[in-house]
Amino acid sequence: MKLSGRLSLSLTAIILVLSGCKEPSLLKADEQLVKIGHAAPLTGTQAHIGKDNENGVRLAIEEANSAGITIGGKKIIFQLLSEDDQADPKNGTIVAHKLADAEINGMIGHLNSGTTIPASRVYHDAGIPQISPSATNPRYTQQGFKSAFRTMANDEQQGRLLGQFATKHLLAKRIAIIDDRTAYGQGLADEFEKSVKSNGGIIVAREFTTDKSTDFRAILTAIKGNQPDLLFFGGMDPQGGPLMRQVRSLGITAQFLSGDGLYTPEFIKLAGVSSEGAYSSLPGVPLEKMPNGLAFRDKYRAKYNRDIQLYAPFCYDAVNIMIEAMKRADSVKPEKYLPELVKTDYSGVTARIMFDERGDLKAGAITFYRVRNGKWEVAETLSSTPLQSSLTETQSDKKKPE
Ligand code: ABU
Repeated sequence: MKLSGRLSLSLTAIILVLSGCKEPSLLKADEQLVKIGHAAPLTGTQAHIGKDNENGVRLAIEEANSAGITIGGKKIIFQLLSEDDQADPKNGTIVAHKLADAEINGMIGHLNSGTTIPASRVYHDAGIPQISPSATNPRYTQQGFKSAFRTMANDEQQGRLLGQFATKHLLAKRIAIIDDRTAYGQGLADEFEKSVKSNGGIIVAREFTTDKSTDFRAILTAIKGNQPDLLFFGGMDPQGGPLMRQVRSLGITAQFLSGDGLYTPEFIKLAGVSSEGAYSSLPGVPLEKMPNGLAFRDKYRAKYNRDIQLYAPFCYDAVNIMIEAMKRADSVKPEKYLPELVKTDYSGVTARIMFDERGDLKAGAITFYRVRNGKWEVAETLSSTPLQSSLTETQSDKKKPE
């Protein structure tokens, strides 16, 4: 038993060293281990997005380790502790307790609103700062937790602009909505519906499915009878892809619009040629418009031999924001660097990031993309503040091309 115990301990040490981190007992006197937690679905139908998040976090951590950062007089060795929450709210809480017990210094995640919201109480109670790179349901930052931040515009902002985009840009009047009943999908669909109505659109159908479903023909057949000119989906690509296929195979010619959960290469793969002309939004400006966006894309490609799936840039920014706050505080202790995190003003890969009093982005753009020739391309970028005037300007610009 003793031998196998020793063997497993040294194996752990080897794994940590090989992954660029040192097991605590191998640290020199002038080195300090800083644990960065991460959680996302790493298995299941959203694993491609979860691994993309993990890749973004790992890239930032490895760069920080290569840079040789000194905080509080010690050379910092950052260690990634990544957990699979399976996009399941219950697992999200279990994973959060596990990471809190491991005494992480900060948390990046979770990916889904449905896991991020319940897990945020665990991190808050343990005094651990948390930055979600992708959870967009407004409730996450409306619970009064000083520990909660995000690097992406929330769904009040996104839903409002989606509604304006549908009615004012795509000129849709009769709109049908489907959501997946998750915190994200339903929340975004609710915000979209409010915005459509306030912009003069008519909701002709509101249906729902689940985040496990792949056959949508019954609800689509009902929707077809209402003759919508636009169909909105609140959900992620594992459902969005098959849904889009079935929309077209049932002969529904309505325009198709969704939120950030569909802006992936995987959606195009799943939907095939049916994806042509589909629209989705994604908070932030296009990567190519950001000063370091293309450099990040190239680094990511070189390291992982694949393209960014979706939220990796937001994860990369989240880690760097956390490290910058530690540097300014000259401390890796959560209670010491949290006040610096609040004061963040950071020009990242995705945006210039500043937080409001709730931990949401102070301002941000939302970009709309459209599938053309099997690729997502930029259709329009709108500022989320002030909402109405930004769209009005865009429309009036269109009417007066001079
Ligand atoms: N922002 C969409 C995907 C993550 C979420 O559930 O909010």
